[in-house]
Amino acid sequence: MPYLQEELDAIQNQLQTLPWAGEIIAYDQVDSTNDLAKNLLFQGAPEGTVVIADSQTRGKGRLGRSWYSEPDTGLYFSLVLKPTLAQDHIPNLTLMAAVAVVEALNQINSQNATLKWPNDILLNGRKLGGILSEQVVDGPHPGVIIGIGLNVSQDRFPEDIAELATSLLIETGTHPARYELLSNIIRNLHNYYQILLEDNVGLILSHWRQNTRMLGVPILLRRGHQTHSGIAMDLDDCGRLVVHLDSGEELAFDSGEVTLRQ
Ligand code: BT5
Repeated sequence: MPYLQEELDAIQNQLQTLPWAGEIIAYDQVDSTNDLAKNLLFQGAPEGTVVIADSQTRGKGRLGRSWYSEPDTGLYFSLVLKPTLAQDHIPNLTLMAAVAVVEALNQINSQNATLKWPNDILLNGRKLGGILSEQVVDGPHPGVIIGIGLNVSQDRFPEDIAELATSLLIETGTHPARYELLSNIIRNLHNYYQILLEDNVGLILSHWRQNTRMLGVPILLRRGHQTHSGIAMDLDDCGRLVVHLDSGEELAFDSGEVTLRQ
């Protein structure tokens, strides 16, 4: 069932104390909530505006990939931010959002959701959600759109992602209401965003580290046509993944696809 305005109004009221509790704008179906949020930013929407949809026809992942967004079962929303951060700290927004989401999940369900750099939310090793941050530098209002997709009550997935995707329902046999998740995630996003703006990136990184299982383990990192093999050591202050390569060299990567070598 599409989102009910009265339920969203209730969340908005609960969040009224937040300095940026902007409007939550709900749709039944959109192309992509990120694209809609970008349009709203262009038109001058205030920081904290949230666009949510029951389903997306062209939900986006990174690098032109698509995000499967069937109705009624997943949480798909985007947040408009206008951060005053140095350019090299912008990637930390993705990490901050990942922490906000994983902690909201684990607060509600005491689940063992974990993070995989840079933008994956995993449950029992499968992909439960993802984050797509897009920076807008041209146009009248620069900003960053944080898009969040989370699988809540799907009982199956299309064949091409069936092996890698999962939902709260599949993993736990139950699921919280999407409204409850939304409310908790927005609250966390607000808290961690303030922390980031106060230049306390260390606190975000320490929460990120507490919620991952990929540090200290052997990984493969694919980037373009190259694959690097090594041990994932840590994140640096710019949100890059520091890898101790098998060659002995240590490199900090700002993007890539990681698989764990077990
Ligand atoms: C992501 O990309 O993980 C970012 C996903 C962000 C989606 C949200 S929904 C609200 C907002 N509006 C948008 O248009 N997007 C954002 P990436 O790391 O590139 O992962 C994409 C890959 O995950 C795909 O190529 C598939 O293999 C897989 N995938 C697609 N749909 C999935 C799903 N529902 N659950 C799990 N995996 C999925």
